[in-house]
Amino acid sequence: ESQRGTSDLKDVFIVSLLINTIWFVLFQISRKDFDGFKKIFHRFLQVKGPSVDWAKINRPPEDSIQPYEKIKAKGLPDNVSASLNKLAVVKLNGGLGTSMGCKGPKSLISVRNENTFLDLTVQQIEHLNKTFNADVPLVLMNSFNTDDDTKKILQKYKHHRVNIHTFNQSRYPRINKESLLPIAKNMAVSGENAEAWYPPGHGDIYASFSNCGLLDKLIAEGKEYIFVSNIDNLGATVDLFILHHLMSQPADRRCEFIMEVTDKTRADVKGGTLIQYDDHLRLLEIAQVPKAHVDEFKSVTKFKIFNTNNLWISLPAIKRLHEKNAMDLEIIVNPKTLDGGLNVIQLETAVGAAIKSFNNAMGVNVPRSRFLPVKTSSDLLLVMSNLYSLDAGSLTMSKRREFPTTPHVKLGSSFTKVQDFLTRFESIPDMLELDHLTVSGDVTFGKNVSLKGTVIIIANHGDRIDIPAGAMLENKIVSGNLRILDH
Ligand SMILES: *[C@@H]1O[C@H](CO)[C@@H](O)[C@H](O)[C@H]1NC(C)=O
Ligand SMILES: *[C@@H]1O[C@H](CO)[C@@H](O)[C@H](O)[C@H]1NC(C)=O
Ligand SMILES: *[C@@H]1O[C@H](CO)[C@@H](O)[C@H](O)[C@H]1NC(C)=O
Ligand SMILES: CC(=O)N[C@H]1CO[C@H](CO)[C@@H](O)[C@@H]1O
Repeated sequence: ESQRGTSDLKDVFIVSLLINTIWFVLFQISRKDFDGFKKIFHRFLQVKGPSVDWAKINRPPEDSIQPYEKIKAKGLPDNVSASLNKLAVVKLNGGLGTSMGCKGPKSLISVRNENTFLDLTVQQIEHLNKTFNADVPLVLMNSFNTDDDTKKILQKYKHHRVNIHTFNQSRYPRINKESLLPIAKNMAVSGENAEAWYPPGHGDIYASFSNCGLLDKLIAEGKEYIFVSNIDNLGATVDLFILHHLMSQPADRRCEFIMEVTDKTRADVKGGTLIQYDDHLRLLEIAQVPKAHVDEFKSVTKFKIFNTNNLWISLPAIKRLHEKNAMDLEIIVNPKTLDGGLNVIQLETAVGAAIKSFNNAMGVNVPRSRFLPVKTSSDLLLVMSNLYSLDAGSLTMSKRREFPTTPHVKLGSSFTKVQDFLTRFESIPDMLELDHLTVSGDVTFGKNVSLKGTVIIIANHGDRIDIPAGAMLENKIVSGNLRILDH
């Protein structure tokens, strides 16, 4: 599909670059964003065929992905505070809450007792600093979509004892799928241009972090590593064992990059995985897999682990690689159809794809509890429930649950938007003994409902089911019509 004629391609490149240049100069996009875009666009035009040769993929060598237990067995740092002082925590905060029906940054959605993702993150860092008398700063990578709203909310932390830095990731123009020309009419991000720009994926962190000066600043303050994760992953807390592992490596074998991976289940078959390729660990994303091998990629037996996007990365190494321009992250071509029906593409990269460029990179196979993303209202129901307890901004599985796994929850489309979801539950049901919940159609839950085993509730079109307050459903299928009316 990405195969194009070469001469054809050169023309397209020259013409579009020319137009781009005029256009960028006219609209004064930041020089650095323009350089970044030019680079990725040029590489995109050069791409011929898939970025991996399937036959060259190997299983990673035994010691390149270590079990967490082995890392844990090495113990904690002698001086936890000294180790923490070399760390900064970076949260990827470029995304909007659109898929959960919310306006504004995703990190501002309330997930637990009125606390947003952002609140929980700040509480975690404050707790860490207080407990160990350390100085771990929090860094937010915002996008032009999230920066203004995030900063407004950060006001409330002005007097807290936590040091928060923010920077913007780049802003690139979406391009027309046919002409490969930008669709923006000017620099505005609203009105007719509302859909003309995009943040180019989290792989952009390396360039934007360096360009904004924060990389140099943190290095000057004695920071050696960043712990990067998605802000919607509530399991991504600072792990002192992994930190110790990094700090205790001999200088000549410094591990510059750790990717936390975890065992794949049938629910995560699309997640990126680690492979051995050209003598390096490499992240393989589903978008890079040739069509003929997609089923193989998804199999749980051949590719057993997937990337949680919890990453530990050496700051001096980022500086070295960025200055040498030595990180060529595979381009993810993300096609979109805009509201007006126009087909565009946006060129993106993933932060984990850089693993191949770092020295002594490794994976650590962590417990599933370090991967607790909230992508849907079904995820939200789990983290709001009594399956978890909240302590200093961290969620841990309740000791009162007897099974180590979380229930499978599938809420129908009437629950997709967080606002709708909230009005459908008078209170969050007791789910300690739940294995599986499917809800579909117009369903509401009264106060103090308890759900156990497998529960399926289906209201067909035109029907409505109100689960009465105090109801206990254990291994039940509820269907038909069940109304509770005030009189
Ligand atoms: C631990 O490290 C901190 C911060 O670097 C330092 O102030 C403290 O003296 C160290 N404690 C010990 C016991 O070495
Ligand atoms: C980041 O993006 C926001 C929104 O576009 C903008 O208002 C702000 O000035 C940007 N910050 C920097 C440092 O460029
Ligand atoms: C909630 O329901 C349970 C039974 O499912 C009952 O034992 C309990 O007393 C109820 N609690 C409240 C506060 O209504
Ligand atoms: C960087 C940062 O936030 N440091 C704070 C961590 O917590 C300690 C103790 O509360 C403060 O003294 C630091 O300023």
